[in-house]
Formats: sequence, C-alpha cells, structure tokens
Amino acid sequence: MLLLLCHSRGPSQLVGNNRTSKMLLLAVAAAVLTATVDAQQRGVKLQDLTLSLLERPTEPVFMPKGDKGIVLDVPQNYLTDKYRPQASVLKNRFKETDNTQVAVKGITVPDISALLVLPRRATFSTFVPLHRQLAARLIAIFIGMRNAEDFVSAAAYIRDRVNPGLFVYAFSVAVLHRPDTRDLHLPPLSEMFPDKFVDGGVFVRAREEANVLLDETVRSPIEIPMDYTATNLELEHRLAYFREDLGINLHHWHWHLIYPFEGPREVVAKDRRGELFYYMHQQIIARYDFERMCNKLPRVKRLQNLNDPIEEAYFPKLTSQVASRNWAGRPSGAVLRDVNREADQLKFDIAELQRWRDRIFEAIHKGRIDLPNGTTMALTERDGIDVLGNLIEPSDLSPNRQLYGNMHNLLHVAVSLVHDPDQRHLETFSVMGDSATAMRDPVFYRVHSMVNDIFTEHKNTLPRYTVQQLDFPGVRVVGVSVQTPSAEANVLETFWQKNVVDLSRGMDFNPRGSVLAKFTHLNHRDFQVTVTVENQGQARQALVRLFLAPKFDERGQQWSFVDQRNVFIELDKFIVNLKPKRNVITRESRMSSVTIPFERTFRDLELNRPPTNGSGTVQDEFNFCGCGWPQHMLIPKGSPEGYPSVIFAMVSDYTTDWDQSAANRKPGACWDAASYCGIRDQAYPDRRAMGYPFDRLPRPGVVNTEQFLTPNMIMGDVLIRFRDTVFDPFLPQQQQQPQPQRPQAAQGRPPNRPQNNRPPNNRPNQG
Ligand code: CUO
Repeated sequence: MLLLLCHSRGPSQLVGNNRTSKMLLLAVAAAVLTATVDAQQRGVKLQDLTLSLLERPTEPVFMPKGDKGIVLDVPQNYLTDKYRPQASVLKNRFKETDNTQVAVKGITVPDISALLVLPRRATFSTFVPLHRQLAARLIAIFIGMRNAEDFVSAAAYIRDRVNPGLFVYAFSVAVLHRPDTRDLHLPPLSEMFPDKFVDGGVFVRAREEANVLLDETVRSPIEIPMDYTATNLELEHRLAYFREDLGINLHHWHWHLIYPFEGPREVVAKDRRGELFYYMHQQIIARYDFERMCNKLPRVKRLQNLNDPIEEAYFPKLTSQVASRNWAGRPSGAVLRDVNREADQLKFDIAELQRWRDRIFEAIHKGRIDLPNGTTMALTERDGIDVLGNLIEPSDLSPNRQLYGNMHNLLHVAVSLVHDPDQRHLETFSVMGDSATAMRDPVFYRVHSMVNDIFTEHKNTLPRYTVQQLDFPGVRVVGVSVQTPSAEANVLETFWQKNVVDLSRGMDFNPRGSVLAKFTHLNHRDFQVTVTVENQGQARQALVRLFLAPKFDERGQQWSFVDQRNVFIELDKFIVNLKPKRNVITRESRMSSVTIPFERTFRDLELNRPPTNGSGTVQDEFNFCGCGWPQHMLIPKGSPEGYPSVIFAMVSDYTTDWDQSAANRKPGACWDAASYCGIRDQAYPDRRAMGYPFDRLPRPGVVNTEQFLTPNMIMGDVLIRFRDTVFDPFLPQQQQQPQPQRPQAAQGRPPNRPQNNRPPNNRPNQG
C-alpha cells in the first residue's frame, strides 16, 4: 500500500526536495517491497506446504508431492525410525531437477506419545470418543504452535507418526481455525481420501493405469457406473444418487470440520452451534424426504425403537486405502447390539442410548435440564434449541454429559458396528462411523429423523408465531415465479451430468500425475426466481426467504401445515432494497445462500488456486470452506412428467431479522453458504430461529399452508421436470447437448484432463 502511495503521489509531493528524505523514503519503500515479497513468498510456501502435507496421506512426508513435485526437506530427526538410517540416500534420490525442494524449519518437536494409541492403519472416526479425544489433543497441539511456520513444521513431524485419518482431520481443523493459516486452501477430502467417495474397484484399475501409462496425458478417466452399490430390486437404491453424491458427502464432512464436537473452546464454541446442528440436519432430512417423494417413496421412517431390526441393508463397495480393508456392509434385518470393544475403549449398551433419549424427552417436557451442580437450566424460547443441539449431539458444550450422555454420536457408532460389536471378527466400523461417508447409508436418515423428532418435540412446546411475528406491515408479496431459460414458466429442469475426480492425490506409492475417475451426478439448469412486492411505505431494506416443497403428500392430497412445514427445503435467503410501490425482484439460482458454487465442489487447488497477498488475505472468496450444499443438488430430481411442487417466498423486515454485524462482511468469510454453514467468526446472520417460519406449530385456526400465509408471504406452483439424459462436458463439443455447466477450455493441462467444471458464467457476487 505504502509503495503504491509513493508511486501515485511521488516522493517530492510527500516530503519535498530534501535529498536525505528522498533516500530515506526510497529505502523505506525498498524495505516494504522486500517485506511484501517475503510475505508473499511465505504465503505461497505455506500454501504449498499445506497441500503437500495433505497429499497421499500414508506416503512418507519426504516423497515428492503435487504436480510441482514439491519435496519437503525435513530435518533428519523428523524421519521415522524406518527411514532415518537412509536419510542421505533419500535426500539425494528426490533431488531431480523437476522437483522443488522446500525446506522445513526444525523445531523442538512436541510430545505425541499419547496419540500413538491409535494404530497407523486403523480407521479413524470422530464419533468414537477415544478418537475424538485424540483429535482434540492434536488440534490443541496444532493451535498452540507459536506461528504458522512452527505449526507446519510440527505437522511435518507428526504426519508420518500418527494415524493418517486423525492427522488429516486435526490438521484441517487447525488450518481452518488458526488466525495465521485460515486463508490457506484445503484440498477437498475427496482428493486426500478418494477411497471414501468412489467405488473401491476403481483403484485397482487406477493403479494399473498409473503404473503402465507413466505419461498422464495418455491416461483416460475410469468410468464409475451409476448403479454400483445395488440394483433396482432394492427400492432404497432409487435414492443412491443422492446418498452417494460426492458433493453432499463433502458438505457433511466439512460441516463437522467447521463445527467439531471437541477441541479447544475457541474452536468448538461458535454462535448458535447447537441450533445449527439441528437445522442443518433437519434440512438434510427435508431434502431427502422431498427426493424420496420424487422417486415415489414415502418419507423416511424414524429409527424409533432401537431394538427393532433395521430393514434397510447397505453395502458401500468402498475399500479403505489406509486399512486395506473393505468397509463392512449390513444385511437387512440387522439388530443393534451392545458394544464392547476393548481396543477402541468402547463400551456401552443400547439400553443406555434409550435411557439418555428418555431423559432428554423428559427435560423437554419439563422445559428445563438438570445441571451437574443440582440446579436447572430453562430451555428458553430463544436458546433452548441451541442447548439441546449441544446436548443431543453432544458437543463439548453439553451442559450435563453425565446425565444426558452421548446419544447421537454413540448411535452412529452402534449402527456402524452392528456387524461386529465386540470385535470378535476384527472388523472396524462401517460408513455410519465417518462423517465423510455416513450419508451414503439409508440408515443415516432413519437415525437423523429420530434425532430430528426430539428437536421437533421441543419446538412444539414453544409459543406459536402470531400474525404479528410473521407479517411485515405495509409490505405485500403479490407474485412469485421461476424461469428456466427457454423453458415454460414455473418449470425447473434436472438431468444427469458427468464429472471427474482426481484419485492420484490419495493413492500412495504411485507414479506422479492425475488418475481420473468419471462419475455421474444429478444437476439442474440454472433458473431465476422473480418475487413481486408492493411496498406501501418508504424505501427500506427487506429480507427475502425462498423455500421449496412438494405440493401434495404421498397420497396425492393436500398437506396439512403441520406436515408440509417439515418438507420445506431452503432455497435462498437474501437482502433487497425495496423502493416505494411496486418492486420486481429477480434472483439467480447460483446465488443461493444454501450452496457453494459448482467449481468449489469440483476444484483443483494446485492448478486453480486463487492469488493470496502477503498477509494471507485472499483476493476472492473461493478460499475458505468447502462447507455448503453443492450447487448441483439444490433442486430435487423431480419426475419425467414434472413433479408438482410449491415455491414459497416471504419478505420480512431487515432491521429486525438480520444481524447488523453481518452487514459488514469480512473478506474471505465464507459467506456464500451461510444458511447451513454460518459465517466464519461472525454471528449467524439471520436473527430469527433457524427454520423460521416453518419451525413451530401454527397459530390456532391454521390447517394448511395457504391459511398460514400472511400478506408478506406467497406460494406458487412449480413443476420439477427430470430429463433422463446424461450431459458429459468431457466429450468433444459436437457430441454435446447444450447444457449450462460446461468446463472452460483447459490451459496448460494435459489434453485429456479437463479443467475443473467451471460453469461458463462466473458466480455473481452476493447482493
Ligand atoms: Cu452429521 Cu449425525 O451428525 O451425522
């Protein structure tokens, strides 16, 4: 900045013609320039180091990483016992000219002996209390390092010693929460552990491809068929495209990374964290139910009685690269059993889960929870839901872990160990035990429906919204419609699209270069929502909320409000300036406050990294978080004939509903998926209860949603039409049908490796 100032105004204007002053100024400018360059280099180096540390997590730290062939030159004592005797040989081996040596500063290494209780080749789960405690300990070590260089150095030392899953989790949490690294970019988990996202069978082919075709330019993507986990004999398989979607699972992993259960207080205690746990998972269930109904399946059944056999089978077809084992499947009819596994220090009974749930229900009915010191805490209208979120999950913030236990987390564990609860077969947990894979399993939705039911019980005790609490006097919404380009009005269009994921960064001991797997996911055409508003008052700011729901219930009949409110999925929430009289507001679907853009889900950080400046502030908001519902899953699949749905729009008072501190958004604050993920370091922007206005029972006299509407709300009919065609942006142009999400031409890439699927129009800035 100072340098720019000197250039633009000229030294003489600043300090006159005094020669000494001029020289002084030039010296200062040179020093600033050097400092800026140093800082920039430091930023770039830190970023390279971070990406390198997260690449090929089970391969030793000193092996070349990334397309640049970065070799971390670590102090000799950082090498594990296995490699230390070979230190000089190894050092010379990777000194190829096309590798880049990056020196890692030596520090006094931290004591990590307590972390070694989890073997290197074990599978790591944040739902297992022991693993979570180890993660909290490691996060504390990372957060406690004096500066970024020491932090990265400690990570380089620890990486090859502790369990890779534990390392990646704790290191990622620390990167996201340390003030000096928070603007660094984390690679998507699908690149670090692709085995958690794609069919295990692909890796054998990928290995063959990588080892035979050393030149990456001649490798072609390996196709993953859509139906690789089951056939249509299994009705639940109709939802596999949703449950196994890469972006949805990445979102869930990232959400739990931003909101860890346990760790230093500054990492865990975030604004309305417990409430967001409720709301984000409630919306997952609402979206799943909507999707089920599009597929002619009833809404998901709660896992109410924990002793009932679980009807839904699931065989994930994933192979853990860390453990070299297949993730266990679960046949239909499995029954939860008491867990007793010494190695994991896990011992609990199913009856205990039931008891904790009973106590939570009792607290809800009494309107207060018992605290360890013998007093009670009221479950208030404003904060009760937040307290319950932390209690049910539970996080470190649970006010009484002793009494209300560890209900939801251990339910994940019990389900994930149903095949081997006492470890007699030496099996580890299945997909429900990992936040990156849990959403693949149909039982996830049954568990979370039950959990959601507990929250609903509390919500049903709260005062119902009065007309006054819903209305915005002087503002009437007179129209809502959606428009997909070149389609009829009020029609949304969905279709299949192909995409690729690079497996190479998660495949250890392979030649360098990309190995791509091609898979198919749901997508929709971009659309525009128009809301027409009559403002009888002065110009003012307002908040627009958009939701979408199925128009009819499973029987094809009109919903009651009490039921329909549970299947409204949030589409967007944004601020508008209302002028007096008539306002026609338009909003692009890509600007949704629920989603992260397409290119962030399918990013490639090495080739597509946004620039950073010296202080680590990032020039655009590409950087922070992968948390956010994937843009391609914003709209449910619909049906070929057009699935009847309703769009709901509500315009409310900005001054009462919006947190004013959120008005001055900080750069790089990960704003664009605030609805489900919040905003980093800031209060949750919407001051209303999450889920408002659908989070409570309706006022007396309201039976259906039409009767619920106040003049500032409106509903309109929308059809979601599914076209059973596959758009493949990686095929030559002439084979394509015109569709919206097309990757840009690759620059500096091998011809067969597509640029990430950046859509043709950049995502517009938030309004
Ligand atoms: Cu996110 Cu149960 O909390 O999966």
